[in-house]
Amino acid sequence: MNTFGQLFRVTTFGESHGPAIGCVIDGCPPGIALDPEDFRHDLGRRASGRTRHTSQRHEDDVVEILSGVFEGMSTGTPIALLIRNVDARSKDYARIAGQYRPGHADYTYSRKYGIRDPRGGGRSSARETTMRVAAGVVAKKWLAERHRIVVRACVAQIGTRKPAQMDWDAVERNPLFWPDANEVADIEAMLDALRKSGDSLGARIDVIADGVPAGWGEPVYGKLDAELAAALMSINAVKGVEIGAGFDAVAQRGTEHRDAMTPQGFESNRAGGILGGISSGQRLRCSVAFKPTSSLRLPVASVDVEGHPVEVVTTGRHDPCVGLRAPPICEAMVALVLIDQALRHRAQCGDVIHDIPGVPAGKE
Ligand code: EPS
Repeated sequence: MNTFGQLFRVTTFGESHGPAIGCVIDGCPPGIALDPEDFRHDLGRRASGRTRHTSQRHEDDVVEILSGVFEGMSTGTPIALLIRNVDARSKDYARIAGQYRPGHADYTYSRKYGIRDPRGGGRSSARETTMRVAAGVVAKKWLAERHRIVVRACVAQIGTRKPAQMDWDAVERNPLFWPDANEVADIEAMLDALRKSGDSLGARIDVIADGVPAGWGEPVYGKLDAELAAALMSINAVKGVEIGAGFDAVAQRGTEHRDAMTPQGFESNRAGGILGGISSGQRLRCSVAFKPTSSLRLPVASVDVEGHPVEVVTTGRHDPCVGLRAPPICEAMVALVLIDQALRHRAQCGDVIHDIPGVPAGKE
């Protein structure tokens, strides 16, 4: 399945070392101003090779808009976006083409399809996430223009290291999306040591959406939190998703977990902005666990495609902490869920009129 969403439907295609990657967005509302330049910022935030801490593959990530836009406006017809791959180095994969990298999708793709494109991980490469971010740009624009919704993400943990403070203003001022400006140099030193060691680390990404109105989400099987979890879990290397208090809820008492309500607003947000699968009007809060990347130059036992034991050593260009490039991808997936749920809400409940008073968002 390469298609995501019900009314705002995104289909991505392409492999890491194929001629191009792309997506088709079907069901996009008409009247959104769209220009290839709109994609540059978020694609640049996600791209590899922008710092020494990510893979040194340098892709331009220039978007061509092939359809669905006339005189700078979306027309409501399918929007096709294309990005050409310009810096693939397939020879890096010649030696491991017949081997399975432990922790990678090599083995399972082979078992499923009986054939696989080993160049750069083929379809299982992080390269695919480029088109999620491109589609997310369109979703973010509509959400901001129609509903003043802002989706943001940061790196909230690398390995065991957590920031001493959560300053959202600091996040976009450093290439590590780290929320404590005072610690960036320290984190960079940690990443330098990691890269030299040849090993990798996992990361936690926090994603928030502000301005989501109360009422979005389709119980029972289209719950907003269920769709967010599925969307975030579909990103390469993700091993866990939490909404609000997440797994901390296990150890909390009901008296502690519930978010008290007053006419002035909610007094806390352990629910993460979702009650009964429907947005409450509070800040939406998700947290995403990225595993440490598996393409390592440090040797590991594995088997080759004929079942013989081998020692795998992965050379070439790889991310020592793939989570470092994940904030824009997480933002995009949250934005894609939100626009789809917004359109579904409009379709079913667009003419519902009531005078039930809202509770202000209150504490985050
Ligand atoms: C990746 C390895 C590199 C990265 C790639 C993810 O690719 P290659 O081995 O082909 O040089 O550059 O990510 C991207 C190109 C991208 O745009 O995200 C890996 O090992 O995960």
